Amino acid sequence: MTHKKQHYLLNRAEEACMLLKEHLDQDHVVRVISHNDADGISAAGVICNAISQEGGKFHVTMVPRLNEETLDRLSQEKYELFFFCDMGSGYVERIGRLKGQAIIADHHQTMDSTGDDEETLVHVNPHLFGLDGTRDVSASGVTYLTVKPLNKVNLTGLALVGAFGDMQYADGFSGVNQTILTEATEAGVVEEHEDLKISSKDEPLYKALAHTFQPAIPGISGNPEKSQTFLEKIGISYGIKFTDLANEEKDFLTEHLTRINPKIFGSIYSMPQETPALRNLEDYALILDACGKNKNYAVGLSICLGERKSAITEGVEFLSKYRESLIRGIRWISREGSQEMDYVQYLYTEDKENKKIMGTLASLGIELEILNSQKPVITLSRMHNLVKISGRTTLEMTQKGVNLGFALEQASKSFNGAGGGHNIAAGAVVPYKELENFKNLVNDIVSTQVS
Ligand SMILES: [Mn+2]
Repeated sequence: MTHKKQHYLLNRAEEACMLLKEHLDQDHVVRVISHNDADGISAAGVICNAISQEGGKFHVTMVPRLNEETLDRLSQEKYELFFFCDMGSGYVERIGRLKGQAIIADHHQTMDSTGDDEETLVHVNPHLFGLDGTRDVSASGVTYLTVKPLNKVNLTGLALVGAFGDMQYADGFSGVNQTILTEATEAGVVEEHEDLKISSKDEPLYKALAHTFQPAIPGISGNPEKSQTFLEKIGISYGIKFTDLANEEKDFLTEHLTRINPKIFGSIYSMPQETPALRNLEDYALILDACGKNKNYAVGLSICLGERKSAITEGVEFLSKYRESLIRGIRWISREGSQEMDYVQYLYTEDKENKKIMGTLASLGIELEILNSQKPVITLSRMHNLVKISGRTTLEMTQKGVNLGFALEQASKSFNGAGGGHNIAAGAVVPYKELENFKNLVNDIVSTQVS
């Protein structure tokens, strides 16, 4: 059944490819609009690489989200073909009224229409065919499918970078991602091998371990001092690089780390032809993510387009800056802890740097066992008269009934705010003056969810 569904998706993608080809044959500049996160940047990379390999031209804009204002601006533009990546499914009708034709390559579930009645666009989205767009394919994957008929197997690696960026990898890929991976490995574009998943193999070991957040190593990630102590305790010099360890030492270290978190040893996916900094697909995604978080989307896109000098250096720098801010944040939550209520716990900040990473800190706080995993973590970032909220919990808690999307939506609505999301991760905004009431209400709602 799933194969049949993938087949339908592929057919639709092929239709999009034919439309793209028609425009390229007429030398039309393709107007690309994509999302500014790692998946969106990879998706833009896939389509722009494909266009230039075909000898065509493009004009790209990366935006945080598609909204009426952006669409108003686009409706003034006189391009013959618009290509939307990682967005657009929620605005099919509006996109259908643009001056040119359009292709939408999205994987989000929110849709205003299937687009079947629109003459001027081709809508490619796994949800249209009963496939899962949350786990099974990202926008870079969907975008790849639309250029696949042009023999673009060279872009399969980038197609999977976006899947890593959207956290679709969990002990393996599934669905369309798996299909793309098989194609990539058969063509030799991507190689898979088992290895230790630490942040770097050519940095002093204590740093490489302290900078490893995916997977998180409790007691070590985000804590260079404890990382040193750990290495000293097992008798490995902390300043040495992983690559300089003797084989027995590598095995010994791996053994000790897997005792803390078995996920530290597992599959690594790499592009042997790529430059070292981008060879590992997960690292590539982290660099693009850091470019996005730094609001330097152009740097991320340049990397995808093959700029191999300053862009990579800048991207790597953004990533190390981001890791430093995580270390600072982890130090902060280790020191201050959270404010616990009966059913939830809060992290409150007014600090500019912490505000940017609160959602990640909430997840890391649980994974690193700094915070109580039995209570959802709700972060509160003060922005003038408003408070921005992120909530994170564990799969285990959702199985006990916790639904943060519902809790934050209900509670924020009660105080003239707005919010929502998934059961495991959600967000909201409320007026600052209602903060105490909001906190009590979320606690109450979660209490009814677990009882
Ligand atoms: Mn995406």
